[in-house]
Amino acid sequence: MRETALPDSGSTGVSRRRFVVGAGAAVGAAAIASHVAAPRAYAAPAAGPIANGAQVPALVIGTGYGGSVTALRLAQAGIDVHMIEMGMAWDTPGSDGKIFANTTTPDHRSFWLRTRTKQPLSNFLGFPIDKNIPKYTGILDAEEFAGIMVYQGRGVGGGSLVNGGMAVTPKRANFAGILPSVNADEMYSTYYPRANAGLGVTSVDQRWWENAPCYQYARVGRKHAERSGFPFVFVPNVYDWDYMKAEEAGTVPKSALAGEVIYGNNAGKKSLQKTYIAQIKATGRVTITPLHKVTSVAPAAGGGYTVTIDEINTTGDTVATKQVTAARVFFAAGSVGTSKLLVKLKATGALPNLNNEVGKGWGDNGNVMCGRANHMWDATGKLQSSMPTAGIDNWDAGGAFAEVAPLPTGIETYASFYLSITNTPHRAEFSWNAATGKVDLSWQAAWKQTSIDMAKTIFDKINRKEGTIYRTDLFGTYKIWGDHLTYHPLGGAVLNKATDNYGRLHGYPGLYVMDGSLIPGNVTVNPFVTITALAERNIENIIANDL
Ligand code: FAE
Repeated sequence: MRETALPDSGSTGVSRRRFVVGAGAAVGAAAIASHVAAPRAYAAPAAGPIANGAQVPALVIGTGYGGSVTALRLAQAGIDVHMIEMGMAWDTPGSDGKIFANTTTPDHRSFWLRTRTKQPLSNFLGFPIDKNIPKYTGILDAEEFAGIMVYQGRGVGGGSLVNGGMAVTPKRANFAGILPSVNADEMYSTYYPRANAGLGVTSVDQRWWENAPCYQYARVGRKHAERSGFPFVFVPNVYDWDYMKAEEAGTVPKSALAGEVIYGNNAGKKSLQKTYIAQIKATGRVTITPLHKVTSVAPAAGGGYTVTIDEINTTGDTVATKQVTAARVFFAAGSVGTSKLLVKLKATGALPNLNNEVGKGWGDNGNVMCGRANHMWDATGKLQSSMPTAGIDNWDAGGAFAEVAPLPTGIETYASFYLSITNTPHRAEFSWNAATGKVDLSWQAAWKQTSIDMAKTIFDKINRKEGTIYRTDLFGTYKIWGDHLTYHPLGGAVLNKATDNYGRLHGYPGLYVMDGSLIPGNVTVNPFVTITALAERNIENIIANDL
């Protein structure tokens, strides 16, 4: 692969072309500054990547769900915002004319700084399917900790670039167990609806779904669930269903029906780029700087915080180090990114007054995967939409909610595939390892057995009823369970423990946590709607009281 031909949407790309500075920005800036930092004359930010030495009123680390909500609401309140993103802008097609690679043919764009793919399903028909690729700042990070591989999106849009779009609001009855200090009435009357509207969440047209060839796999999943007495529930998604129908009709380029998902969707999916970030751009008050990684935040001598940022190239090398001063810093680097930063900054003396809750309460949302081998008369279809539409709900009885997931291989596999979210009690802790200069995670691989046992309450029963068996060829040779990974990292800076009840970090006025690290390890369903709704709730309180 020729590196020179690759899209490099780095610091000279999107920001310079796309972002403008709104008039009157200094009003909001001055208002912020008077509370936290010594009053500064914030220069209106120039279009383009953040400059060394810049003084900014609000800096957001990360451009996923928490970061995008934060930046939009601050900008709408009249405040200039700088968003710093370690991944790429993902706005420029590669030599194949597409921005994102296909699920079945991963290339340099697919993985974050790896020389070999690390596909969640490592095998097919027993054969390993990983392959060598050029090292590149690709879209999916398979981040390895002892005992668990944590998959995360990298780029402007964070996890919204790579996820399955399943947009699930937890059952009201379960909410008190998820975030006990949060007023559930407010969440369900105000912030969940606001999040769902902002994300463009809609439900599939069930009449179309009943006959669509691309959802044959889901109909087989329903039949098997219901014959074993499990509720089969439709869940909303952020995919544009009219676009999917047009894909089926052959009138538009295929995306979900071409199996695109974990390495990005070239059309159809309403990632954050099409929702919150499009609104952010329309405010004219936000600068997004991709390929920049925050490495430190520490109190600045004159007030506010000094933020140290490495500018990287597309092979991950640091090409410049910048220091900027921000009156307020919003950590929205995702559960792992925010936790790693805070744990390091506390241990190394940059933010020593962070409390001892920092790094704690991390969980995997109980994720575990498996496949079932169906009979020949239960073909699941060689055309499978990459966007899941439904799940099997055995949460109350067995502690598992299983997403009926696609296996978009392009061939008939006679397999049903599932990602289960389980009610596991296990929580790990991040800690600073001075010897390696890295942050460790105390996750134990054996803990996944609890999740497997909960998932088996569904699939053992279905297998018995259908006379079928588990697939043993997807995660190795003769290995049933995908129990080495999570797609749903949560916790590490838990709300009302590491922070106050709205994400303000204890000990440091002007520092906030806004992402999935606020949620203690499990959200009973897929997480991004709750991350978005909680960020909406928290930023409203912060704008009203702190600014
Ligand atoms: P996130 O979206 O991860 O954003 C954090 C951002 O910060 C990223 O863009 C990072 O690159 C960036 N960053 C990190 N460290 C730094 C740093 N030091 N400096 C600058 N930038 C930094 O966080 N959830 C669902 O609800 N439904 C689904 O269907 C679903 N499917 C998924 C499928 C896959 C393959 C994966 C990986 C995840 C899936 N998820 C799904 C999970 C969901 O995407 C995830 O919970 C959210 O993206 C987390 O949102 P945050 O705002 O916490």
